[in-house]
Amino acid sequence: MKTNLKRIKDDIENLSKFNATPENGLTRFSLTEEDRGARNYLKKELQKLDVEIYEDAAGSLVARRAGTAKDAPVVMIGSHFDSVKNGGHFDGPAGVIMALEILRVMEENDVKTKYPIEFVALIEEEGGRFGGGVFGSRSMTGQVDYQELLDFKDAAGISMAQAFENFGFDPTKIEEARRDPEELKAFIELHIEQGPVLENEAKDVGIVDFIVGINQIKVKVEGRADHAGTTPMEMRKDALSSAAEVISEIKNFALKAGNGTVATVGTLAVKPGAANIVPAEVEFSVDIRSKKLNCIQEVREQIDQALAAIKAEYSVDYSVQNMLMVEPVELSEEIFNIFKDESKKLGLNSKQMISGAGHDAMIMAAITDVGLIFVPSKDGRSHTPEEWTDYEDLQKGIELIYHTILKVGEI
Ligand code: HGY
Ligand code: MN
Ligand code: MN
Ligand code: MN
Repeated sequence: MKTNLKRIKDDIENLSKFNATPENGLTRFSLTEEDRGARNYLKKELQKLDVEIYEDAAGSLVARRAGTAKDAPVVMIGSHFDSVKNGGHFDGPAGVIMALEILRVMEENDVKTKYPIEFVALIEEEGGRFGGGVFGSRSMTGQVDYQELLDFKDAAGISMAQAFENFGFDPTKIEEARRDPEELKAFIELHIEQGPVLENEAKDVGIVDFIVGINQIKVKVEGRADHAGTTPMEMRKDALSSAAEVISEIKNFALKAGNGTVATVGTLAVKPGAANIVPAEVEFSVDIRSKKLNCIQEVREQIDQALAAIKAEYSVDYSVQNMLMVEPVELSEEIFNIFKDESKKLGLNSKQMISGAGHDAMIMAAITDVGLIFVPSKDGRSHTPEEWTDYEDLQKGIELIYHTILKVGEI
């Protein structure tokens, strides 16, 4: 069974055409014209195959290839097709085109599987437009309700519910995206590593056994706008200088928690945002990750204490909005072992890995057995225009998934 390297390359390059920032990496936010272009490309490719195509109530694209066993649970394969801002061409699409190429090869070789195979291109995994993220998979696991679509807004203040309507989806039906765990046999994802390990150790694939927990929050600090020239320092309620005291401490909270805990302040917005006005309001994100849930909780507690301290010291106010909370998760040992055996048979050298990046796989693990493999990232770079994976390396990962799902279909 041979996948087609040219098709793999063409798929990545064709998907990359649907990009809001061609001059600076790839930006494809959910429910935008770039999303529509990518979605339509995938539909066009899927329509060449004997599959049932539909979009679920969350807007993820699904294509189902019938199995021989009636009413058997599906083996779901895929990843997400949205991107971060000015990101790369492989983060997400590598796993989506894996699923597309496997469906093509199954059809070309008239492969019969007992279990139906489902291709999924999941929506809004990055949260690049609305925050939070892993939205398509959280909808499948019943973790999203209509209220979230009303609450989560993009930079222009458009709610997800409004964006759904503008795009042609009905936000009130979101809970219909929920999948019955009984109808799922496994969820198997291919993703780029987004780190340097596989390349440094000259390994073909990473087989993931564990994904870190993630807590993402949005913090708002509210002070008071004042004249920058006439307001004495001790009279100020400066939202930015007080928030900065918390932000500068966050790296130490992560270091103190240990166990590889990381914390990142990735966004910072200042209002009204003028050089001669004391900042009235600041909003910043904090992304906390650790393989130990208690370490995440420890960092959160320290952040809450630091916020209470600036409130007492500077009479500013603050609020914290929880955007995402996912606990650390072990992936299926059974699928892990099949990956290991199949990679040996294919002559691939593999490495057992923990994932510091979040993936839809960590969400789907709540309702089904999950497998996740990585393919090498050049120089370990990702979430940047320099993100790159050799097509030959991607092809090796796709072949491993193909042989693995045939085996998963036998258990
Ligand atoms: O944030 C992550 O780890 C993933 O890229 N969404
Ligand atoms: Mn990503
Ligand atoms: Mn990703
Ligand atoms: Mn290589």
